[in-house]
This record gives sequence, C-alpha cells and structure tokens, in this order.
Amino acid sequence: MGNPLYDRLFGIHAGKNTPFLHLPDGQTLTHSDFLDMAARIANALVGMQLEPGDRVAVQVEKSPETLALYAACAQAGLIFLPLNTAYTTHELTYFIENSGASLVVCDSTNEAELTPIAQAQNAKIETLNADGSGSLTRRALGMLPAFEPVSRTEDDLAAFLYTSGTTGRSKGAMLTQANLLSNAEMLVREWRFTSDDALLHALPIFHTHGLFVATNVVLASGGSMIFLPKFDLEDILRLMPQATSLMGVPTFYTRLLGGDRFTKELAQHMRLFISGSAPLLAETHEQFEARTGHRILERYGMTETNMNTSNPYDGERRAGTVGFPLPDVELKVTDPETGETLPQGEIGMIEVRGPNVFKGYWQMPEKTAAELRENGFFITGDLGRVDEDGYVHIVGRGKDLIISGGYNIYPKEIELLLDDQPGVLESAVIGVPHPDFGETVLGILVPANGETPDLEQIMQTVQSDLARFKHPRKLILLDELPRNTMGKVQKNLLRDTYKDLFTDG
Ligand code: MLC
Ligand code: AMP
Repeated sequence: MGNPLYDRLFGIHAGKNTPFLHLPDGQTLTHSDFLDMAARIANALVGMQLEPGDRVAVQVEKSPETLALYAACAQAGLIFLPLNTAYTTHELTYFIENSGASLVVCDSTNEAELTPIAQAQNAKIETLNADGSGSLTRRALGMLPAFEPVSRTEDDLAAFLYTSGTTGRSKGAMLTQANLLSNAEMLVREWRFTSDDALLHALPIFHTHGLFVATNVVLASGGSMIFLPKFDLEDILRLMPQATSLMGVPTFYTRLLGGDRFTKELAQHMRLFISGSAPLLAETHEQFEARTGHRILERYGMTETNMNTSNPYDGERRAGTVGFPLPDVELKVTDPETGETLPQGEIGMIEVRGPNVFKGYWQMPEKTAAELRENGFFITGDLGRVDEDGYVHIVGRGKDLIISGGYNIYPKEIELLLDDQPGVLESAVIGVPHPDFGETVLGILVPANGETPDLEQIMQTVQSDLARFKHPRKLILLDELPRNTMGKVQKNLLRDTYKDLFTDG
C-alpha cells in the first residue's frame, strides 16, 4: 500500500549522495546520510513499542536530528507534534495531556521537569539536544540504517500543530498526509523549486512556515537547505551568496533592510525571496525592490490550512496583497454573520476549501464544527477582499489575535491570567505597532476597588506561566476599560490610544 508522505518527500531520495543540509559549521549532510539517520530513529521509536497513530510530542532545538525525527515519524506512521521551544512547562503540560502523547522528546535541561508530566499519562520520555546528543540518538545509534515504512494512506494523520484560540484554549489541528503533500507539491510547481535550489532556512521548524512550507518544499524538489539554528543577521549576510532562495516572516526583511550591508550584490545570486505568516508592509516590499531589484513574493497561509494563496512567480507580485488562491484552493469572501458569499470586491470573511484544509481539531468536535463547514470550507477568521484583478487583500482580522514577529498570540490567554492576579479587577490585552516585530503585546489592567496591583509580581507570574514572546512588553493601569452600549470592551479605541507607544522616537 505504501506510505505516501514518506515515499514522496523522503523515499524519493534514497541512495542519493546529493547535498540536503548545509550546516553552519561547514558540514554537509547528503540525502542519503539524512535517510540513514531517520531510519535509525524510526527503528528506535518502534523499539519503544510506539504504534502507528501514536503522538510524539517534540520540544527540541532545531537540528538535523530534529528533522530526522520528523522523517522517522512519517516512516513509522506516528503523528509528529512539534512544540515551540519558548513554551513553559505550564504550557507544555496542556499539550502533552491534551494530545495524549505516547512519547515526549525534550532537551536534557527540561527532562527532570517534564518527566513527572509524561509519567502521569504513561508517556515515555527521551532527550534530544541542540548538538544532536541525547538518549534518543544514543538509542538510534545502535539501530540499523534501514526501515520498511509502515503502510499509510493519504487520509491518515501525519502531524498535530497546536494553535491558540479566541477562548484562550489551544486546539490541536490535525493534518493529514494529503494536507502536507498536496501543498508541498503544489508550491514546488508554483515557486519553481528544483534540485538546484539552496534555501536559506532560518525559521523555526515547529510551525507550518519552517516545517511544512520551507522544509517540505525543499524535500519535494530534491534541493538543499542552508540550515541555520535561527535568524541571525550576520549568518544571513554571510551565507546569502551561497543560496538561491529565502523564506521568512516580515521581520526578516525589515531587519535586512535595517542596515546598509544588505546590498544588490549580496542578493545577486538569489532567485526568490518569499514572505508570509504576517502582513508585509507595502513600504517594505517597495524598499526591498529599490535596494535589491527583487520583488518579494508574499503568500498567505495558516496552521489549519497550510498555504492558501500566493503572488505569482511570473506575473506581477503586487505589494500589500497575498496574491491569488493556489490552483487547488477555492477561496470565497462571505458575510461574517450569514455566511453568504459577497459580491466581488466587498470586504468579508475569507473562507477556503481544498486538499490543504485540515481534518479538524483533536477531540474538539464543537470547535471543529464552528470553524469547518460541512461543505469543507474553513472559516479563516481573516477579513479580506478580492480586487478586480483577482488579488486577495487581507484587510484585518475577525479574530482577536496579535501576530508578533510571525508568532500568533491570543489576547484571551493572557487576559485570563491577568484577571486572576491579586488587585486586578479586569484586563484587556491588545497588539500595538512595533518596529521590529510588526506588532507587540500591551496589557491594560483595571485595579480592583481601592487596590494597587503589584506590576512586578504580576510580570513574574506571567514569566513563569507563558512563553517569552507572549509577555506584555508593558503593563498599564487604567481606571476603566472603554465599552460600547452592549458592554463589550472597545479594543479598537485602546489600540488607537496606544498606537505610538513603541514606534515614536
Ligand atoms: C523572540 N522574542 C520575541 C519573538 N521572538 N518576542 C516577540 N515576538 C517574537 N516573534 C523574544 C526573545 O525571546 C527575546 O527575549 C526578545 O524577544 C528579543 O529577541 P530577538 O533576539 O530579537 O529575537 P530573535 O531570536 O531574533 O527572533 C525574532 C524572530 C523570530 C522574528 C527572528 O521570532 C522568528 O523566527 N519568528 C518566526 C516565527 C514563525 O516561524 N512563524 C510562522 C508561524 S506559521 P528577551 O528575553 O531577550 O527580551 C504561520 C502560518 C503561515 O503563521 O502563514 O506561515
Ligand atoms: P497561524 O495560526 O500561526 O498559522 O497564523 C495564521 C494567520 O497568520 C492567518 O490567519 C493570518 O491572520 C496571518 N497571516 C499569514 N500570512 C499572512 C500574510 N501574508 N499577510 C497577512 N496575514 C498573514
């Protein structure tokens, strides 16, 4: 029967001694080296009695071994569940419990803290460190570099990615093999990736962008990646002449343009710059073209759907738009109240349908039903319009969401924590413009009658519970929150009041 995900992304490279990963220390791993590593890990996983369909929760640094663990899960029919390395133990506990993970893979430094959480639900725990060392690789070393892929169909689950929600509870988006494959193979064609490409890879690999877009596209095309642990301006400037393409969030591009060492000459060998995960300002697009002669190709996607739209490779890449729906993706703009399709040009809710759209939220049938229509259309929560030439414009969000440096932050999750703090009556968390991250988090607190909340103490609690990127950059005290006649907090007024807090001077 085969295993489509493994066969079409990984297995196609069996025996190839062509480069796959160029590492910062100058080492190169061939496709064949990588597949050997993956097969050893797959043998180790099966040796731990993991069964197809089991979840493997992974919070580790970016390394070739982490990618090999992803390949091993595909090969062994396990569901890969990557987690942001910034998540605290408090946050991880929920993901491990909610997913019912059978194995937790973490950095050695977190092993002691996570062991009781894993044990509480009979999950095994293994370690994998940034340098590739750890108990998982020790087990894998003793294994054979060959593994017969477990039979799977395209409809089988391949990965869970947790995405926060407007209620503050994270939901596990269930992605099938078909979701990942259809998108990867489509993007290879749309963006013209070939085995000659070398992608400068500086994104994290625990989200859609770095894993299912960047990595899967390179795998499906047989190209290579210059595989960097994170975005470091010096590394990017040094290595760009060896690359053909870059995928990044808008912060990558504003940081590149922030100094004068990023020049036309440096970008000369590049074929393609792609941006997504957050809005790229038209101004950045224009500055980039003026500096390098390249027009950034902006695309739009999300955890639940992978990529939905893209600016064209050959035609006009229109600044401030996210391009056209991908060939196998249907996109419509609907009235958020009635769900009726709106006339072309009007602003409404973006809905999408296609082989890229996920299967639903893990064990949350009501949430799935609320966002995924029976006819297959997914209600994205993004507000947009389609212009007369068919380009999709994202004009706002119907969901209360902040995107900071490409990471999604749901205010509700932070408000629930702030509301619980001593001396706090209620809170509102908003996103305000930030020169580096696009948006950043501002917390507004209303003190309980006659009390003065201890802001330092509150920040300490926030730090111990929530990942660093979710922390409010500032807490402000206000006597009351602005409300409309229905009693709803008017966040738009707050956003307007504080819009210059981080951008002035
Ligand atoms: C890091 N910090 C952040 C942050 N990243 N704070 C807010 N928002 C972020 N995105 C924290 C750090 O912990 C640090 O804390 C401080 O802010 C400054 O860090 P830095 O050194 O400037 O950050 P850096 O490590 O350079 O990271 C910035 C970044 C990174 C933009 C390069 O966040 C990044 O790679 N973002 C990409 C996210 C991504 O892949 N999103 C895709 C989601 S998928 P301290 O304590 O030092 O002050 C998706 C679907 C789709 O959305 O369409 O693609
Ligand atoms: P996530 O839930 O992390 O997958 O984030 C998905 C969200 O990021 C989308 O619903 C959009 O709001 C936003 N997004 C992704 N790409 C773009 C883009 N090119 N322009 C504007 N917003 C984007």
